[in-house]
Amino acid sequence: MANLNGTTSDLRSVFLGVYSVLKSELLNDLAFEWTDDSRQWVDRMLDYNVPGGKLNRGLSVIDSYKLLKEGNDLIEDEVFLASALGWCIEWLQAYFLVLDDIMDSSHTRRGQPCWFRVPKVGMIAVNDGIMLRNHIPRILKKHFREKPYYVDLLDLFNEVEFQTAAGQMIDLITTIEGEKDLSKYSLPLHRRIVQYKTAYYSFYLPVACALLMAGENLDNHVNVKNVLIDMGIYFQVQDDYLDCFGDPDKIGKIGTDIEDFKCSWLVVKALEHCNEEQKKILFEHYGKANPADVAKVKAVYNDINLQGVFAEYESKSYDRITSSIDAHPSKAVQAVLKSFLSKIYKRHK
Ligand code: DMA
Ligand code: MG
Ligand code: MG
Ligand code: MG
Repeated sequence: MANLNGTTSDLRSVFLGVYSVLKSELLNDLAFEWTDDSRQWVDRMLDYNVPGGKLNRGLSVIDSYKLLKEGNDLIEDEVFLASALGWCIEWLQAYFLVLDDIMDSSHTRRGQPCWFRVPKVGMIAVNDGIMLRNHIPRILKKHFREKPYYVDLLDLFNEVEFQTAAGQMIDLITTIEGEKDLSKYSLPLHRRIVQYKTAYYSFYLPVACALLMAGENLDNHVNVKNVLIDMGIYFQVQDDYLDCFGDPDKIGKIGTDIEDFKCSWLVVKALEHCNEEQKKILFEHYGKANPADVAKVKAVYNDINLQGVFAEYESKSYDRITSSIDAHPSKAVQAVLKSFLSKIYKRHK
């Protein structure tokens, strides 16, 4: 592995190299009596679901750790360990996404059919999700067991998984058939959902992993956590926006939020900005799978210029988050947070 501190594209290929190592360790895990069939299944399932995303969460563990080390070159072992933690987050994400796509009746993910839609997979995807989740403690045990921060790492992954699952729960129970009532949708409810389902695992977790590796106590970094949660909320508002207004070829998925009666930022804002007539249209057509109903909802979104409302939200969020970053005493931590923000600001995918 040459030049571990090189450019981003090098870093990505080093990171992908670590994926191959972790995968082959899991495929040769002595805790199971593998057969050719079972090994092939897991091999294909991992390749299909784990490495195909933007890898932002995973790569940012390495980035953040480097920034915390303030310019000191990392040794090969540190790059490997930071990458392994990055991959644990990508595994966690894959686990949540495989199950999320079933629950959201989605069609595509990362430019390919959702895993449960692949022929012969179907509901085996549920157990594959559980397998993905179970790989995480196995990776951690193999590579971090002797580290002084091992217990904290396990605890961190457990806490964040719980938060995410709780967020998914409230995302889902607001859409229960027979209880579809748009008047319960509000900004505070939306905020609660996205904080739990997205912000902790996508933003706090990568930095928390880097902090633990750097020997830090997470209790001393509550401010960092708050900024990251704020960024995570902004990120999920973008996700809600792209679900309707994004280009499926760029985001790699086809939106289903309107059909699914999701408490999306868009519908919350639409309810805020529409007149009585438009409100009636939303109440009648939101949450129905029929394309004609979806089109009626989108027409209201356009009539009230929701894209403009979003653009304003986006620049305000950027300014607010930038000033909380600037208020942080450590330049290294500021650099970590700014690098996150620059990766997501005005994203189209
Ligand atoms: C997803 O929210 C959250 C998790 C924890 C997977 P979502 O359903 O809006 O995500 P996506 O738009 O990617 O399906
Ligand atoms: Mg989804
Ligand atoms: Mg979902
Ligand atoms: Mg979404």
